[in-house]
Amino acid sequence: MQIHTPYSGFNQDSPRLINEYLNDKFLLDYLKVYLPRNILEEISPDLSRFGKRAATELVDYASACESNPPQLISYNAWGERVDEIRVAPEWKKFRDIAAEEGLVAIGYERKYAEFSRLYQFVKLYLFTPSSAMYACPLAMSDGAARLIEHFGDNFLKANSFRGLISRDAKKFLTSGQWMTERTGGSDVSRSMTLAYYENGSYVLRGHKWFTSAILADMAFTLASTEQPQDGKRAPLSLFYMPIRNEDGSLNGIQIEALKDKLGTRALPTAQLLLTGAKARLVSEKGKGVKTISTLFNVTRIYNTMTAVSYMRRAFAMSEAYGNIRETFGKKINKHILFQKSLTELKMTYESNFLLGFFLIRLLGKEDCKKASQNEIAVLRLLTPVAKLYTAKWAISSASEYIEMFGGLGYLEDTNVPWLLRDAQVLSIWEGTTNVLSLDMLRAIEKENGLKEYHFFAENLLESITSSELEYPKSLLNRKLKGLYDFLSKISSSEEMEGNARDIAFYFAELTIGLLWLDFVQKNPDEEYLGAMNYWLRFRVREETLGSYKMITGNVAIKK
Ligand code: MFK
Repeated sequence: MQIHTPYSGFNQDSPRLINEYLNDKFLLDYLKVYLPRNILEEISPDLSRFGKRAATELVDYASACESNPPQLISYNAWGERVDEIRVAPEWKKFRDIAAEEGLVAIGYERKYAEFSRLYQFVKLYLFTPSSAMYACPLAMSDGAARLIEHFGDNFLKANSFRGLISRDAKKFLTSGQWMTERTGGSDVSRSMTLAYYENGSYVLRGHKWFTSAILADMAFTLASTEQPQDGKRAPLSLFYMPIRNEDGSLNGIQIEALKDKLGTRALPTAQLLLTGAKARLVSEKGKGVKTISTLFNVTRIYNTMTAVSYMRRAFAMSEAYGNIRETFGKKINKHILFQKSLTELKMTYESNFLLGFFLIRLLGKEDCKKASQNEIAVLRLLTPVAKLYTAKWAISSASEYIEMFGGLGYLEDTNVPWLLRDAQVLSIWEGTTNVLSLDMLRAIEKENGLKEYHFFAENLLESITSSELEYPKSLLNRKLKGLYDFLSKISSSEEMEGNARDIAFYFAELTIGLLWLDFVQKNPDEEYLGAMNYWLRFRVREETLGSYKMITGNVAIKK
């Protein structure tokens, strides 16, 4: 007898991406506005090819890495200590692909002068959400290359630098940035590692609590050259250290453990003991934190790019799903609330993109010594602001993305949950939201940030001459004034500190508003005008300023 099972005939198709360059209208339009046409024509074939690769082949590699996380083998069968980290073969493929695609190199070859960074970061942006966080070692390697360019001696320039920017997978080198110790992830000055000058060179002894990129070829790390006196630690210096000796053994490093993390599971994050690692002093003695900021200001921009790329992925996958999933008699993209959620994801990614890629354009100018003093100051101020702001939106977009997929989004083997787990780290590593808000204050105090930002904002507003944009322009003028009025009433450094986070968010929202104006003036598309108006109306809100008062008492409601 034949048994009829009435519900077994249906399987939901899975959504697929096709080409993350050609399908990203906003990205294409952005490049048309901000890249010279001849450059765009020259790089488009490479971006189209890579956009397809990122949507297909790389996603499969990322999936393989996620399901085969790194393992630490401390001892071999004979009891010998080996400290070996085994990773998925696809993780190694990412390294080769990164070299061959020039994901770091493009930024340093500077074939397209100040536009090289834009080209490089568009490739990184396509790569990152399909890379199982291989973007992390690349971020540190790029920051290391920049550090060497600025502070390296002839040895580092002739050796490590060339490897970091090589396109040859056999010569390509990567770097770690080891800053975190048990005493301080945020408060790095409490680091306890000591550098001993022995037989004409330094060796480091200490403990590093979180180190991404133990598989790298080198690391930049902090240590003090002086013993603590009366319980006080001496200021830190910056060191370069190779991770392995010429014979392949570890350079005075023991790998104690791999961290068991919420996300970034394919990325081996290790806890290390430095037992006498040979190192070279890179910074002036005691100027370690200042010097390594050249590196971490780059990794913070990578963090921003990563956050935006996740927002894009959340949108692109939700859109693809909306095209194939049916409920209540129609495709879900015909349901008005699905359309609204999708549009919000889209506007969120586009708006954050404007902020992130503005910084990337400034970085390109700074690299080529074409940035004005004002642009350098704005880049400094907005680097922590963009990092902290985009990270929060990446988390909420990744969460919304899971919801767009309903119950399937909650299943591990759909690969949807990665994005949320990985997004969560973006607001933590490279400085938490609060620590970066304080870094913004540092830029305000030390680099005249408020005056420089005001000059930038006024100039941008002055350049808006389109009559259609008269109202948004005047609205943003008022909101800019509102911020500066608010700032002028702050009377103590404690009050400034208490407001720092709100001010940082407001700076981000205001800047995105300004950047929308600039973009829409150059590309007056109805859709973008709508996105800009949405942003100005619902996101740039002065009433968010001043909430710090809640910790000192009641926050009055304004009439
Ligand atoms: C794919 C996405 C990207 C992936 C990359 C992920 C890699 C993950 C690996 C990591 O997470 S590595 C760990 C990252 N850790 C941090 O980012 C530390 C967060 N904490 C801070 O940023 C603290 O604010 C800081 C460590 C900087 C505090 O240190 P100090 O020594 O107490 O700060 P101080 O005394 O204010 O600054 C020392 C000097 O550095 C000053 O210069 P001067 O010596 O001239 O006075 C500061 O102005 C300068 N400085 C600090 N931050 C700066 C900076 N200069 C430029 N830019 C900055 N951001």
